[in-house]
Amino acid sequence: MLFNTYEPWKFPFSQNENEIEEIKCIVEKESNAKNNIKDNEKNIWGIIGVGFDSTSSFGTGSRNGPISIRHAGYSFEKYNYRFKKSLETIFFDFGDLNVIFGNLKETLKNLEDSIDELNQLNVKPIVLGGEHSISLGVLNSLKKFNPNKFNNTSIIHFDGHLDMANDLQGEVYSHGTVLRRIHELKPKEIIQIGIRSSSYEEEKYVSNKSDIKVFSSNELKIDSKNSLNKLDDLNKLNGLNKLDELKNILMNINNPIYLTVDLDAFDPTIVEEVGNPVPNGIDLNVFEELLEIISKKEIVGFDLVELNTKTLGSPSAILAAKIIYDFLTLNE
Ligand SMILES: [Mn+2]
Repeated sequence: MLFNTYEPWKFPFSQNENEIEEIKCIVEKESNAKNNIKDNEKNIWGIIGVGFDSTSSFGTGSRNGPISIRHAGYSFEKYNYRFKKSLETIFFDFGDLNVIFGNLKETLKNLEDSIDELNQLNVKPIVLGGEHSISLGVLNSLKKFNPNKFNNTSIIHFDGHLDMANDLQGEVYSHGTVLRRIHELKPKEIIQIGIRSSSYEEEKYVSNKSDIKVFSSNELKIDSKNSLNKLDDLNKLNGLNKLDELKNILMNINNPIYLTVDLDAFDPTIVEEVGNPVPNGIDLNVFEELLEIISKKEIVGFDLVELNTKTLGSPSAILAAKIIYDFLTLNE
């Protein structure tokens, strides 16, 4: 693998990388004992940091994301009080990718090669950004590894922005175009959650696509049911309110899921340190409820991007680490 760190800081509770063969044997034995029922197969996760931020157009600095997330992870205990579950998931932290600053194409190539290696090991990727453009490297690899499975995969995308521009200042590979490039890879569908910013062209692009669903952040306020009675009554007339509609959609997914979380989906009062903050984002309680639903599904990969901090232990870094920790707790 193309890593540039000899002894990187590891995410807390991660297994020793040298144990990977040993652990694979144990997992294999376990699944054989269950008569090879694929559904019962244990997940093995592999964390890779990708500290790349060269296409960032507003706030640069997400290159510090991986180390900040790992450091912040040490503030948690093994028992996850929120989900009433101990972190027993098998996962490794492989350190940081060798990124080429200023060259997204080469960086994506390196990332794709490394995810290829994880695929061979039957290890599922958790990628710590870095800017959002890096998701494409992961998905390129997943598509190459199993095209049919990829075409049957739902992309669940948390973000303040659609990221569906064809190009940003003429550049087609960028943090602002990444979901457009992913859509061109033809996954089963893309569900965009927390959206509140886009160009007119992007909005037009997604509006007539049957394989793209968009849930804006203001449609998903958890308190709207209680406080806005009139609006709620209106929603009831039209069927479910939007949050319930989204939960229903997620609960009924029976195909694989790839999860990509841009931290600017959250309100800036919760996560201030992102590359492109936008007011009026989603609430953490909404996210946790949705994550709990998603985590019961077959997840083929996960990336968390756009943490832009220079301060170890900042509130934004703690929240980013908490999402990785919650994801791992829930995804045994
Ligand atoms: Mn984004």
